[in-house]
Formats: sequence, C-alpha cells, structure tokens
Amino acid sequence: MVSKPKTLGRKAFRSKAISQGEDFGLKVMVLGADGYLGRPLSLHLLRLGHEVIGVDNLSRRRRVREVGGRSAISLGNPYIWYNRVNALHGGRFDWRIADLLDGEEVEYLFEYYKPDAVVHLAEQPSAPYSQMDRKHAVDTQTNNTIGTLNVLFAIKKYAPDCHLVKLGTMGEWGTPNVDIPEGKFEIKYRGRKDTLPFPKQAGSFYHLTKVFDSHNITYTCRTWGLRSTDIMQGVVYGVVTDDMKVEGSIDMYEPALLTRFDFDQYFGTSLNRFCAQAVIDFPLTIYGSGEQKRGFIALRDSIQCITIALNNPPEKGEYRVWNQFDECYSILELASLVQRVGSEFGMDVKIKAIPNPRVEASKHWYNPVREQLPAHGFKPTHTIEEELRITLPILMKNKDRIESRRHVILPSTDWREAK
Ligand code: NAD
Ligand code: USQ
Repeated sequence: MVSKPKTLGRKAFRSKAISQGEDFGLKVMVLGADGYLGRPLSLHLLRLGHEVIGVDNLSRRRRVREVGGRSAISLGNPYIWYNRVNALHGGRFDWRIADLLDGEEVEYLFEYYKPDAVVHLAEQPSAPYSQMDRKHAVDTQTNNTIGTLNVLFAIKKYAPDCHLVKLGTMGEWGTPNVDIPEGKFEIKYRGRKDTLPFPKQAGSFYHLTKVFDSHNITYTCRTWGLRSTDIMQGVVYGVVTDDMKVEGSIDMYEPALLTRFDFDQYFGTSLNRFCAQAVIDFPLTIYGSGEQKRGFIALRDSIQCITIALNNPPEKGEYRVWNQFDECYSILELASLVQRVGSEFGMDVKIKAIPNPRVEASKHWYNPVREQLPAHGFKPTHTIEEELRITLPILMKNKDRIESRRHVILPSTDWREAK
C-alpha cells in the first residue's frame, strides 16, 4: 500500500526556494496529467524548469477497464509516478486527484494555485466510446462540456490573466471540400465581405464536445477578456519522449516514466493500434477503403507544440486557433508504413479491410493549413518511420499484455445504430 506523499507545505517550500534565488519558471496547471499526453507533458515542463500542478480524476483508467482494455505499457500506481517525477525534478511537481465536474473543487484549485497557464487535456477523448449508446454519449458530453465550463468560471474568478491552452481536435472541422484555415476565413456573401469562424462539421458526439468547448472559450475571451489558444490537434502516435531517458536507468527509457498506450477498439487511435496489431500478428484493421485522410503528429512533437503555445501567450481577450499536426496521410498509407517498418523487425504484417463501423467520408479533399506552429518555431523531430522504429521494439517487450486483450481489438460499435 503506497501512502500519499508528505511534502513540506507547497507554498512554504516554494517561497523558501524562491527566497534562496531559485527560478520557478511558469506555474502551469496540467488538467488530465495522468493521461497519454499529460504524463509526458508534465515531465517536459518540469525539465524546462517550470512548476507543474497535475490534476486528474483517473477516469481514463476506469473507462479503459470498463471496455475490457488494458494499456500495453503498465502504468502502476499514480502516486509512485508522482513521487518519482517529483524526486527527479526538485519538488516542483504537485499532484491532485480532482474531478473537473466538481465546480467548487475546481474553483478551490485555481484560488489556491493561481496558475500562470493551464493546459486543459482532461476530457473523455474517444469518439467510438461516445457513439456506443445514450449513456456514453451523455457521459462524454457532460464530462467535457461541463468540465470546461467549470474551468472557465474558475479562471475568471481566480486567475483572469492566465493563458488557457485547450486541446481541441482537427475533427472539429470535418472534411470539407476546401482547405481548412486556422480559425477564420474571408467570406463574400450577397455583395458584403467579412472574416468569420470557419464552419465546423464534427463527426461524432465526442468531436462535437470540442466544438461546444470552442464556442464557450471564444465567448469568454470576448466577454470576460480571458486569453486562450485552442489547439486543433490531429491523431497522436508514439509512446516515448526524450524526457523519459534517465541516466542510470536499466532501460533506455525509464519504465516508471512511460505513458499509457491503448490499442482496444475504443481508446486505441489508428496508428498506435496498427503498431500493437503488428506485434501480435493481427491483420491491420483498415476501416472501409482506407482512403480517408487525417493529420498525424508524434507524441514528442505534440508536447513540443503545446510548449511553444505556452511560451508565446496571446494578448488578454484574444482567442486564437492553431492546427496541430505534422503530416497528412491516408489510413492505407499508414498501414503500409507499419508493414514496411515491421518487416525490418522480422514481422510479416498483413492488412485487412473491414466494413467501416463509422459514418465518415472515404474519398475526400484534405488540405488543412498549418502555419502558426512553424511560424513560432515548431520543427518536427522524427519521421513516422523513425518513430515506428522506436515504438515497435518497446511494444514487442510488452507483447503479452497486448496478446491478453486480442479480443477487444475488432470494432463492435456501429455508428449508424443508436441504442
Ligand atoms: P487521455 O484520456 O489519456 O487523457 C485525459 C486525462 O484527463 C485522463 O487521464 C483522464 O483521467 C482525465 N480526465 C478526463 N475527464 C476528467 C475530469 N472530469 N476531471 C479530471 N480529469 C479528467 O487522453 P489523451 O489522449 O492524453 O488526450 C488529451 C487531450 O487531447 C484530450 O482532450 C483529447 O481529446 C485531445 N486529443 C487527443 C488526441 C490523441 O490522438 N490522443 C488527438 C487530438 C486531441
Ligand atoms: N481507423 C481505421 N482503423 C482503425 C482505427 C481507425 O481505419 O483500427 C480510421 C477511422 O475510420 C478514422 C481514422 O482512422 O477515419 C482516425 O481514427 P482514430 O481512431 O485514429 O482517430 P479519431 O477517432 O478521430 O480520434 C483520435 C483521438 C481523438 C482526437 C482525434 C483527432 O482519439 O481524441 O480528437 O484523433 S482527429 O482525428 O484529427 O479528429
């Protein structure tokens, strides 16, 4: 049984360190710190010298258990992770188990910490989970929309100058037959011109929550003078970042610092699923023709982009939108890449098209603009192939964990069915 860590009262610790001339950098609250992105993001911000307050209600762990899934990477007790990270980074990390649906608790957190910036990752992120039935659609829309509203009110009341970096999704835009801008576009209609928000055509109850959030955030920037970067992120893949390399560790990446890696039909995302499938000799599950395209970004580059946003806050009252992905691929192209790289590791990877359980365009135009991040210094560090060469061997070490959940790989939720 691991007990809750006992630390010198945080405020006392911080003021003692600052009085001794230590620079605590930005005070960043990471909402969703126990998640796939939250763990490596917290590590990275700490390594850069910032102070981090991690908040999570551990609901991702619960939901993955609910659907019979299991992370390919063992996560262990969150307090063990917290203690290890804190020990590595000189006590700059604070950790709270809290639910964003509890508005009073959220207000308390903001009143107590008064963060300089908040990275809001704490949402139910799976589209197929939200499509399962009424209960899961309501759960997803309540969790995401109300959680974000509680954060907005808490910022207004206790940290009105703080920068809200909110993780939205490229899926807010859908797949229109024109290029997708970063937020606004010029339109001429009935002889008049304006610059307006680009239309959103989300394709699931989950993706719709991000649209609702974006509207609430825009409104509060305009009305209350909050500042926010709304990041439209593509599909993330990969499992490690360089911050998980610790001198003296037996493995190149310290096992206790790794992040989760899901591959079940609900919580695994396409490229991660393909990697796990390749490792257990399961034919890669292409939905439909596989011609549908999406933007993809490596985990380490997603962390880099969020950090760039934090380092370049918008003005007070400003709401800005950044499209965050590295390259666009069709699903079939991705599967072929996994097949090619898998063969370097002696795998005989097969690809199998199965009926698409989702309602989505298969052949479509896809050319989103991505100018803001490069303009602020973003440079992708690895190609997809290079990242696959790192990911596949790590998964091979965890082959038994993946094999044990072979039965939750194939999709069983049809998006046309409403239960
Ligand atoms: P994740 O589920 O691993 O992380 C989210 C974390 O938030 C989880 O640890 C969960 O327990 C926590 N959480 C959820 N609801 C909460 C609540 N009410 N109170 C407190 N904590 C709560 O997801 P992720 O893959 O790390 O994604 C992070 C964010 O980025 C999500 O908002 C997701 O929609 C978005 N996003 C993810 C991807 C991707 O491919 N992973 C792509 C685009 C956007
Ligand atoms: N797909 C397959 N085979 C699979 C899994 C998915 O062909 O085994 C296809 C889907 O049909 C879809 C595409 O791959 O066309 C992407 O699916 P995905 O599961 O990788 O991604 P998605 O459901 O859109 O959601 C994920 C994250 C979500 C994030 C989103 C970014 O779970 O949190 O918002 O990626 S985006 O896709 O740009 O909207």
